[in-house]
Amino acid sequence: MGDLTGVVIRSTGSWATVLSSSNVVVECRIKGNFRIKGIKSTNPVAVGDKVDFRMQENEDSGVIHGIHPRHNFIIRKATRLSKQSHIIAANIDQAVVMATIASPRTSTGFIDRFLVTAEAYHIPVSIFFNKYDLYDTAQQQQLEKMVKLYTEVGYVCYTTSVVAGIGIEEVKDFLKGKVTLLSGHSGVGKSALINAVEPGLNLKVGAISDYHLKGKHTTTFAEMFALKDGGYIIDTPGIKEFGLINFEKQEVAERFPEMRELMHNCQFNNCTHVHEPGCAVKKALNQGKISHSRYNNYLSILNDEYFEEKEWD
Ligand SMILES: Nc1nc2c(ncn2[C@@H]2O[C@H](COP(=O)(O)OP(=O)(O)O)[C@@H](O)[C@H]2O)c(=O)[nH]1
Ligand SMILES: [Mg+2]
Ligand SMILES: [Zn+2]
Repeated sequence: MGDLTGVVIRSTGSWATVLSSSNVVVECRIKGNFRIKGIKSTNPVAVGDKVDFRMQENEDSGVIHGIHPRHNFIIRKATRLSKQSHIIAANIDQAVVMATIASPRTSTGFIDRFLVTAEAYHIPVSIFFNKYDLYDTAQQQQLEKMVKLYTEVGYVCYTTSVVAGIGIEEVKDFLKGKVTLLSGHSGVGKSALINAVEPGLNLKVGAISDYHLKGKHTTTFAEMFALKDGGYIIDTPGIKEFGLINFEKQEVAERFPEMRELMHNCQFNNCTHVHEPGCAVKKALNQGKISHSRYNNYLSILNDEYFEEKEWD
């Protein structure tokens, strides 16, 4: 039997689900050693990988024997203390952090961490504010503030309500023809939004199952769905953190576009923008040109424990 190609839509370790180029879903075993140089990963093949596979004789399953070069991939630590990493997804065109001012309220710390991660991987990233139907007047005002803040920094924001059908057409346009990674707290409405965009998928909606999984420390896996209008969306249930591996402290400010723009004006070229004299970033902060919430989240990322552990490999 000849060689086939396809894209991985689910991957659970030694098995992967592949959507073939002729649109057939095939469960495949992974054969061979597909290690990435310098990274110990728990999964050799990830969602979004383009792969070569063969059908097994007299079986309806296949064997993956080749992975096409990835144009990018996003990883995290397999577990908090582990030195192994887990590839969440590969070949991503754009990412979304889904937030809400309602429940479960999303902190700017969470949003900024995700933005920084996407910036580090050079993946364009946008923000969805969901559950608009639930916002009271104060929450609407808060939304306006957040949208203004993040738009000024350079991120496109969408306001959505799956329940009231707000913003769905805009989201469809945004997703068309692209591979999009959708992330956000459990219960924020990721599955509900995917269903609204692609009703045939019938994803399970309701945070209970996700919370359940969290409590049991079960690893959950990203899953990719093909969209009828072209493109794919990757749901990331239960994935709370997108770890930055091999990320240097000096890099953090570069991942804040508004700081990146100014830091060449700092007096010291190794300025960390914390306490150094002649710091252009702190000056802009004091002039109100950089937001306090963004700056505080910058400091909090700088203080992350993973900068203390140097021995990652
Ligand atoms: N009021 C309201 N509820 C929503 C909206 N979107 C999702 N939900 C509800 O939020 C809960 C969690 O949604 P789900 O899609 O499972 O979140 P996920 O964990 O991010 O996939 C469900 O009860 C949904 O019905 C929305 O726009 N407005
Ligand atoms: Mg979900
Ligand atoms: Zn500085």
